[in-house]
Amino acid sequence: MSIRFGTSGWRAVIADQFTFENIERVTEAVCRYLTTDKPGNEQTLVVGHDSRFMGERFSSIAAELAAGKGFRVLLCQGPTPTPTISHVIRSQGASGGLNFTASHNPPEYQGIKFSTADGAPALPEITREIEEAIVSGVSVDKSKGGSLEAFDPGPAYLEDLRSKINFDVISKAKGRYAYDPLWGTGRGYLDKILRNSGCEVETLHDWRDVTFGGRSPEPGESQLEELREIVKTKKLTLGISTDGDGDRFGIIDNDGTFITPNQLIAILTDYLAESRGWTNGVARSVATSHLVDRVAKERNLKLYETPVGFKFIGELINKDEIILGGEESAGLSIRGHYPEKDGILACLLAIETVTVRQASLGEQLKDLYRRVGKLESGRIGVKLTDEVAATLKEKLAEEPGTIGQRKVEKIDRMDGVKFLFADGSWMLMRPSGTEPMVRIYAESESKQDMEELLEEGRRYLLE
Ligand code: G16
Repeated sequence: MSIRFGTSGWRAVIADQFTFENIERVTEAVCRYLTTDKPGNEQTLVVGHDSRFMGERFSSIAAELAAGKGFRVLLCQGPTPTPTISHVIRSQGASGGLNFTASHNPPEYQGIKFSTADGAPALPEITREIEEAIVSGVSVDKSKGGSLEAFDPGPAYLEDLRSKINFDVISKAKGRYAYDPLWGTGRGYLDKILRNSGCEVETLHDWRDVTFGGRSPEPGESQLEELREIVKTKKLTLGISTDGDGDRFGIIDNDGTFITPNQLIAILTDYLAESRGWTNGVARSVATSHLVDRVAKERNLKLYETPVGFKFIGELINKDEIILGGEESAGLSIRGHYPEKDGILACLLAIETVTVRQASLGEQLKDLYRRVGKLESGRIGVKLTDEVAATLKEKLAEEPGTIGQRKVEKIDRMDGVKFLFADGSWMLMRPSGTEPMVRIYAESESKQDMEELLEEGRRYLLE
C-alpha cells in the first residue's frame, strides 16, 4: 500500500490506512530523511497532535521511536495548533516537526504533517524523498543519546503573537467577541490571548469531541450557523473561528454576515499596506480571488501566484518577498511570521483591522469595492468517483476554445487547469490533494455569472 503526502501531509482513514504500523513506517522514513547527512543525536524533533481520536497515543508512538534513534524529541503537551508547532520548531532550533493532524478533514481521518526546520510545510521534493524512504523500508539504526521531553508550546507562541498584533488598541477597545474553535486545537489559545488582553470572549464547542459534532472541523459558512446567531443576538463586535488544527480561520461580521476568506485576504492586504507601511509583494494561490490583484495594483505591491498549498507561499514568506500570503481555503500568514498558515493570527488581524479602522469588515469591504470593483467567487466539489477519475486526466489536458458560450482567452496549468476569459472571469478545476474530490472554482463580477461558471465546470467534468 502506498503512503502519499498530498497538499499538506499524509491523510488517511483511521484503522484503514492510518494504523500503528503505518505511523511507524512514516516516522522511520522521516528519521531516515533527517539523518541522511546528520546523526539523530545532534537534532531536535518536535512532535505534536491535534484534538482528533487517539492523537496523544499516535504522537507518543512517533516520539518514542524517534527518541530511540537518538533524536532529542520535544513532545507537545495537549492538542497543539499547527502554527504553534511551527513556532516551537523555529524557536527550539529543531530540524523539523511531526504533527498528527488531518486538519479540516472529516472525523474518521487522521494524518501527519511534516514541517522542516524553518517551520514550513515540507516541499514536494522533500515529501517525495520521504515517500521513497517509506517504500524502501530501510530503518535507521538505533542510537544512544536520544531523549523525550514533555514540552508546553503555548506560552512562548502566544507571547510571539503579542509582538505581531496591535494589542494596545485591541485592549483599549474592549471588544466583545464569540469564538468557535470547532472542538479543535485553537481552544485555550485564541480565547486565552484575547481574555488576557481584557476582551470579552464567549466560546462555544470548546471541549474535546473527536467526532467534531459529526462534521468536518472546517470553519466554512455552513459550519458557523451557531456562531452567527450568537454574534447577531448579542450584538458582538465579531465572531471568530479556527479549524481542527488552528491553521484556518472563519469570520462572522457584526451583522452576522460570513466574510469569505477571499474577502478577508483582500481586506488584510489593504490594511497591512496601510497600517504597517509595508511595500513589497503579496501572494495568493491560483484558486484565490483576483480581488487581491486589484488591491495589489492599487497599493503598488508585486503580485505572486502559486499552486495550491501553503508550502509555496511559505517560501515567499521565508524570502521576505511578501507582506501577506493567502489562500481561499482560509489560510494566511504575514511578513515576519512563520511560513505556515495561522488561523489564530488571522482572527487577531481581523479584530485589529476592525478596531483600528473603527469600521466593520462589511464597511471595509464596501470601501474596497468602491475603490477597486467587486468580484464574486465560489467553489464546488465533485466527488472523485471511479468514473470521474477515469477521464479526469484527459479532461484536464483538453484545450477547449470555449466553455459554454465563453471564449477561452488563456489556459493556465500551474495547478489543474484554469480557464481565463476576456472579461476577467475565470474557472479552475483541480483534484484536491487532501480529500477524494475535484474542486471547481470560479470568479466573475456578477454572482449569477460566477454560479453559471461553476455549473459549466461541473458539466465539463461530468459529460
Ligand atoms: C491544506 C493545505 C492548504 C490547501 C488546502 C486545500 O489545508 O495546507 O494549503 O489550500 O489543504 O487543499 P486541497 O484543495 O488540495 O484539498 P489544511 O488546512 O487541510 O492543512
